[in-house]
Amino acid sequence: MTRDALLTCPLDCPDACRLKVTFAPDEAGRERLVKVTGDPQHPYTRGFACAKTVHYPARQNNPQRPLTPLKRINSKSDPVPQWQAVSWDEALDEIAGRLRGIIATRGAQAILPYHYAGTMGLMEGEHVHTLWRALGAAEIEETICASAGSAAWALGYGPRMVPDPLDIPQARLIVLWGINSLSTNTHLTPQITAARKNGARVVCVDPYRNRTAAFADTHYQLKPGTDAALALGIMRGLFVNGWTDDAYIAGMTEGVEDLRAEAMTWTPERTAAVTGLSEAEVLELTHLIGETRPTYIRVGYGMTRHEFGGAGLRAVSLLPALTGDWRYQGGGAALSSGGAFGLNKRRLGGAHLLREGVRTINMNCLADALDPAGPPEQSFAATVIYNCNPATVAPDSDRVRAGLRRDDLLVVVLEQAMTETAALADWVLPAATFVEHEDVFTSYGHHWIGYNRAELPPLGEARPNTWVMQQLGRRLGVTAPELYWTVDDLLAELLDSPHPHLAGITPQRLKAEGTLRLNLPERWLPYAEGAPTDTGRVRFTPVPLQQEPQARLTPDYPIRLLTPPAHHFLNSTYGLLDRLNRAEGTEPHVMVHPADAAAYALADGEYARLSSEQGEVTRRVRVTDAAQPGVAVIEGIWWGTEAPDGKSINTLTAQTLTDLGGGSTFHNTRIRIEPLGVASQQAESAD
Ligand SMILES: Nc1nc2c(c(=O)[nH]1)N[C@H]1C(S)=C(S)[C@@H](COP(=O)(O)OP(=O)(O)OC[C@H]3O[C@@H](n4cnc5c(=O)[nH]c(N)nc54)[C@H](O)[C@@H]3O)O[C@H]1N2
Ligand SMILES: Nc1nc2c(c(=O)[nH]1)N[C@H]1C(S)=C(S)[C@@H](COP(=O)(O)OP(=O)(O)OC[C@H]3O[C@@H](n4cnc5c(=O)[nH]c(N)nc54)[C@H](O)[C@@H]3O)O[C@H]1N2
Ligand SMILES: [Mo]
Repeated sequence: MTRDALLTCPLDCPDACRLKVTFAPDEAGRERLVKVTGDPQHPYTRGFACAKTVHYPARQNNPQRPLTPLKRINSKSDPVPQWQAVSWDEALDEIAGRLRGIIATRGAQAILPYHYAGTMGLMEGEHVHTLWRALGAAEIEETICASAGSAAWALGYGPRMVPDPLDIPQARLIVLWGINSLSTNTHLTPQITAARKNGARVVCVDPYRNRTAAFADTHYQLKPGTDAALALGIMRGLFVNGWTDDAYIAGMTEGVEDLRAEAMTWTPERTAAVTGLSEAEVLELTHLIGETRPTYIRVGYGMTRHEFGGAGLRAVSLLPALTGDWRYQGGGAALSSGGAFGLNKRRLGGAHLLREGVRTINMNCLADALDPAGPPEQSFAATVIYNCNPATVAPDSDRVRAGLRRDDLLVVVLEQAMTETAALADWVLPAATFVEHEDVFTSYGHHWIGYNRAELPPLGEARPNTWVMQQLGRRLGVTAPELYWTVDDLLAELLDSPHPHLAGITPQRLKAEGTLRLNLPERWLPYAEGAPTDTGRVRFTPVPLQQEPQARLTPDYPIRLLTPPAHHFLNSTYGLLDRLNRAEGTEPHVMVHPADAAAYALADGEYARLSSEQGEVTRRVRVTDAAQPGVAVIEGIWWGTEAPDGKSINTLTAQTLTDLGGGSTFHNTRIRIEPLGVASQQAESAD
């Protein structure tokens, strides 16, 4: 007998799908997760799950999944970890004892919690931080993904909101700018396709021909990091041709004169020279945006992952404030819908317990924070890592790994999989998955709140993150009541908000119905009447500028490397599944343009050495005109274990931060590529 249930997908993706999950008993009669598809009734999920999450059962039931607390019994410098399975009491007593000792001798700020969005659950992904705030531990700034974009958006518009995604079919021009949406926001595709059926044109602005560019009617293949130039060049055309909505500008914005002065310097000649597009392409895109209402611009975080990525995103996102697209259903720009939910987050994650002046680490700078050669008085004595896989995903990952290997650093990792981070832990604590714990979800791509029941008891000894934190908190004498909240307590607090979008949304209703749409007005036009900034207007100042990165290309490092997401992965979450690795080509490939292949003597299918100032990796070359000259691309954060040299691609990336929001700069990397010759043959025969 099988059983179906509806649950919200917990993964870090704008779609936050409502999934239909199926359970069936195994030989022992124990229910297992056997199938994942989409909820056919959900207006945005529309009955399908993505190419990766349909394989979640293989992850859930994986034979390598850690199912008991594991204590490391050999040194972390030994490449092959040896584990001893222990009871929860033994693990928790010992870890709590170590933390207590650290707090007594060095203070709680010598403990570094490290986390990101392995689960988007408000309980297991956010409220879980309460323990650390109650203890006064160091604080991690969650900057690895969205902080440059949110800071850039906030300058112009305040909180991030999006047009109703169900209005997109009304758009007549869709611009997919710095986002590979066919892979990374797949539930947008039915909306785009519907718009296309209604006559919309679809264009893509991206440095390489990804799936989305291939799907689009036109691909504008600009040089990386030149989005501000392109947007300013378009703005000039809007001003010159009278394609601006002057009533909107006068009533709802401020600073247009400063913006116009800068934009006027971006002639088509200058814009083309900087972006690498032809003048004809610049004029064509300007004309399209200038004369098509409504225009919907889906901006992605891709363009923010550069030194001046904040300015780039800001420039692009301000276009609809010149064209007045915010006044049309289906028009405007979309980065994140997160600002529309209006939940009461005052005590979420113990935010109210956060102490002023507490030591704060930008998560992109973990390599420095754990540096074995750093000053001893500043060194961390313990790190507790959950919902994140920094040995693979964080910049300068060889140095991150060296830091985690330090014998004087207690490393505790809560995980569902034996990741490369878990393999460097002193303790691995088995974590429950989304089918095994209760939680609440919002979304950054749509307007539904989701509630998940715990549908299965956790496999083995796995436990939700919050259970572990509560157990440690009890042992450490933490009395803050919020640490011990249940999901019911949290839900009551979150929904205790006067925000009109939450009117009628009660815990009882959410639990009964599972997914509820925010109570948005009939016509949802988030910035039609201005914006929730201090002045209530959309702000064009400070004017976004095009700037040259510090990491300029040089003869030593003549190639820019982009490392965007892969279609079949979700960051590193599915990296343990052979079937998904095979779907992505079995091992990571570096895409290089034929002109670069000729210039650097690289042959298709052979191995090459990629070097940056941070380190070196070996990757197999794919020669393709999907790349552009001078720009190489490696899709996907593969586990190093799948690469010929065992290294993460983040061996090459730097801790450099963005102009706004302290964000990551994964697409800013500059490298050189050299053929490996004999080494490549050795690697081939080892296959
Ligand atoms: N299949 C899949 N889906 C995912 C993920 C995944 O790993 N796999 N990850 C999830 C997460 S956490 C996130 S944050 C999102 C990210 O999803 P996206 O926003 O789609 O990914 P980005 O890395 O931001 O890169 C998007 C595009 O930006 C381009 N790009 C790089 N530099 C520039 C530039 O200077 N200008 C412009 N215009 N484009 C540039 C890249 O070539 C890439 O095609 O996807 C989520 N969804
Ligand atoms: N080179 C390069 N690097 C990148 C990027 C890039 O484009 N290029 N993208 C960056 C981006 S956008 C992001 S968002 C980050 C993502 O980096 P991470 O947030 O580390 O995301 P994942 O790699 O998916 O790893 C999440 C981990 O959390 C675990 N997990 C999931 N649910 C739970 C749970 O309930 N409890 C516990 N304890 N663990 C859980 C999963 O098993 C998984 O190992 O990577 C960044 N790194
Ligand atoms: Mo992300």
